[in-house]
Amino acid sequence: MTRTAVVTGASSGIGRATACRLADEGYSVVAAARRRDRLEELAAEVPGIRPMALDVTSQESVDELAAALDRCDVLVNNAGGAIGMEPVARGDVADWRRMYEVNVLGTLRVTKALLPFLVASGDGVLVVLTSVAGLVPYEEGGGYVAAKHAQTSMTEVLRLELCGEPVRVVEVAPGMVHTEEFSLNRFRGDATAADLVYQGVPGPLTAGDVADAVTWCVTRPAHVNIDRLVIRPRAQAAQHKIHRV
Ligand code: 8X3
Repeated sequence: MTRTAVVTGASSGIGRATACRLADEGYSVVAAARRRDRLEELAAEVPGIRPMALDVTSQESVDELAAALDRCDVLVNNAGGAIGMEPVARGDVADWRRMYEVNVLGTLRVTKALLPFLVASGDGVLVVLTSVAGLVPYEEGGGYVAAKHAQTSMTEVLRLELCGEPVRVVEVAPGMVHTEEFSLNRFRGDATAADLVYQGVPGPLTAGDVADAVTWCVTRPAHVNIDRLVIRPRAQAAQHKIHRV
């Protein structure tokens, strides 16, 4: 029986790359995201990928995803992102709420909806794409750091609660990854500011690097749970320690 993987936020970046890698590994992949046109293109390019419109901030949309599935062996909760780089003192409540909605409550909604499939599979794998921002705070990252800490904590709690069930709970926490949209969204479309983040960094991670790590975690034997995989570029020894040339 072909195993099915659902990847959220699959229209670009890490989600898209992960959908492709899992399809390469022989999974039947449901690529879910808001931008269905992008998913249609992806599905036309890569055999084994099925597009599915999904807004993780909408319960109705998540319910539709669940209703369209007949099985799910792997769930990659990837949808997320950062908005803004203001200090906490100037934090925008709407931005913080949006980040909490997508990163935290989005993960909660999709996890709740698909968990019965993961249990029924007998070897379910739940992956949560967090961030090093969920482990180490940094200035001007307040809303994102807070949301990612919440997501990290909920992943740890879930692993405790599912102990004894046939479901692995895996957290993948990337550091600096240069994707087409993450930084651009964070800086509200300011491409110059977005690019400065990576300026002079020899080899930030690519979406493919992270997809590779996710795929490695997912394809370990059923008894092996990779609790947390932290992945950074060689040039980023810590959140504040980045080598630039
Ligand atoms: C993105 C990594 O360092 O910008 O999740 O928070 S960082």
